[in-house]
Amino acid sequence: MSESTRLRIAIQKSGRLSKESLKLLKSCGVKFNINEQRLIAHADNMPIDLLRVRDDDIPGLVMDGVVDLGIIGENVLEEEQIERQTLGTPAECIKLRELDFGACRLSLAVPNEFSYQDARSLEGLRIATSYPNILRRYMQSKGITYNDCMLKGSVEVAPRAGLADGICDLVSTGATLEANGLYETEVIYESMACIIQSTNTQPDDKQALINKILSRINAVVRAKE
Ligand code: PRT
Ligand code: ZN
Repeated sequence: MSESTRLRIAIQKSGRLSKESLKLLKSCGVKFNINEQRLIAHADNMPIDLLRVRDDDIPGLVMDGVVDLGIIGENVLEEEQIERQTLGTPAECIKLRELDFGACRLSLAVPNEFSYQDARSLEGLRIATSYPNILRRYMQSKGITYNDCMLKGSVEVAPRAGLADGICDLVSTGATLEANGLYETEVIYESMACIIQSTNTQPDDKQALINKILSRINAVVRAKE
């Protein structure tokens, strides 16, 4: 296989999905030598290049066909898909399967002293989030108007800092909400890590390699069930 026909897989460089993503590929028999300083790692035993990037960049890289496969949280995929559909830019990709890590939920949460009945309690209030598109879709489906407070990080401190009345953020154990005097009121999206493929038509040998990787992933995930 020439350089251009090597399979490109994007994974998170450093974060909650990195270790598990690498582990999964290794357990599929792909051998990598990771140099922390390098964006790309070439597999030693298969025509595969690994791109290690920010998780937020992965859906776009796949949807634009820059890489062939990506491992990403469904929350980030969903957010990018809605964003691109709104902008009219390419938003298509194929979700090959959910994986068995990265479980979390995107939830609404409010300060402990907030008297919350249902989502309508947030009517006209300000909600801090890093997921404005998923939040907007949910609130629109309920017919609720609210104000955005877009934060890429530290969302959980927004109410205490007087920036917002409530938040919409990822939760896994709930410890972060508790530590910040907040309680979870509604789950608006449930997420796992997943593997996605670009909609590009692949040459036969590359598609055969994708099929091989996917069938190994299926076997690895099934063995753990
Ligand atoms: O640098 P880069 O942009 O690549 O990474 P990032 O900081 O944007 O993402 P990262 O590494 O924090 O998370 C990557 C993905 O892991 C997310 O998109 C989710 O799909 C998944 N994931 C699973 C989580 C969590 N669990 C999680 N608990 N992502 C974030 N959190 C955060 C949450 O935002 C909150 O601050 O953990 C805190 C809550 O955790 P608990 O356990 O206290 O409830
Ligand atoms: Zn990110």
